[in-house]
Amino acid sequence: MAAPERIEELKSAALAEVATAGSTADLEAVRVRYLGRSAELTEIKKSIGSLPPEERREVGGSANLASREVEAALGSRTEELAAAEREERLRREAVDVTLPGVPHKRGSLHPSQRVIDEVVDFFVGLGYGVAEGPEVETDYYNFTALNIPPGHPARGMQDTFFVDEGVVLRTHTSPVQIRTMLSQEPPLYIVCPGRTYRRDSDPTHTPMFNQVEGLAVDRGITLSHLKGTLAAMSRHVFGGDADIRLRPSYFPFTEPSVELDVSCFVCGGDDPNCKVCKGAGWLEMGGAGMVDPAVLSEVGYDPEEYTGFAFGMGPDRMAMVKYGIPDLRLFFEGDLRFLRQF
Ligand code: FA5
Repeated sequence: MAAPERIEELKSAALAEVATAGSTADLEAVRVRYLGRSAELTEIKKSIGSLPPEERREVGGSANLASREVEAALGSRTEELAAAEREERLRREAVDVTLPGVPHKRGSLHPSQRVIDEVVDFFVGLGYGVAEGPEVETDYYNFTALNIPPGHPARGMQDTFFVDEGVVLRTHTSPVQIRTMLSQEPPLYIVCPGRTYRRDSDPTHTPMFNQVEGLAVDRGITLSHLKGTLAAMSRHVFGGDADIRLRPSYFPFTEPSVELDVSCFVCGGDDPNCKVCKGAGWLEMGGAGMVDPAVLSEVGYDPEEYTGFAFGMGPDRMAMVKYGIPDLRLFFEGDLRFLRQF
């Protein structure tokens, strides 16, 4: 077949395919088939140089014209199809913003953490700083510096987990007192929340529990400052009616030492069968006292110039009391049915 007719035929076939292409991808295939590097029309153009001179003009002219027509048809059809495809995509991806969302379950703070936050917030409000220390502690900070030298019978008061020779899981937060006093000069007002460990397990004792230590060292600090501070803290945590009582006690690092009791928030002492206080009217919250002069000397503070009070409370016990939870072990089992109630 003579080249001009063949060119005409190819053009018609290409234009027909452009007209029926259903997508931009189809159009691209048409472009490659009719205008691509190895397309027949391209081959014809390449061979023009070898044609007799009188044919070159005609074949060249009609081949170029055919290419331009097919390109123009491809261009306008591509625009049409791209617009339709864009419309279709927008319709498919449309989001109905009026549909109800998927509700996210909100977590809640652990009851112990709530009490810790309340206690810490109270003391921060009074101008206390917050100090922390390591949970794996040396014998020196946990015992010796607190006036409990090796062989002292008070070491037996707390069932200790030993990690290594001279290294323990801290049995209380009192070592943080020592660490802070060694690094800061008085006056000093701090609270120290943290996890503590003892070989204990029953409804009111767990092997891991929280304590919040408090320490105030300044000129002229007395036991009445301690009592007033603990009373205000108890009212902050347990409500305006809470009363406190200090009972004589013993800790090697305080002299005198006291035990802090809070009035039973359930019966106020009126119910001899009260499940929470068992009729006592009071609930034990922690230990406290005036910092022993031997401890002040140990950290290089002058006990003639400075006095201080310290306390160590059990926020898990406080949470048991506050939320009426009968068994402390429930706190640490991670049962969501229990935790969701708070
Ligand atoms: C002490 O740990 C002293 N360091 C407190 C202290 C600090 C006294 C500063 C004086 C000056 P005690 O062993 O009593 O004291 O513990 C304090 C509180 O921690 C207890 O009243 C109790 O609320 C809590 N506690 C103790 N052992 C456990 C346990 N196994 N589980 C849960 N809470 C506990």
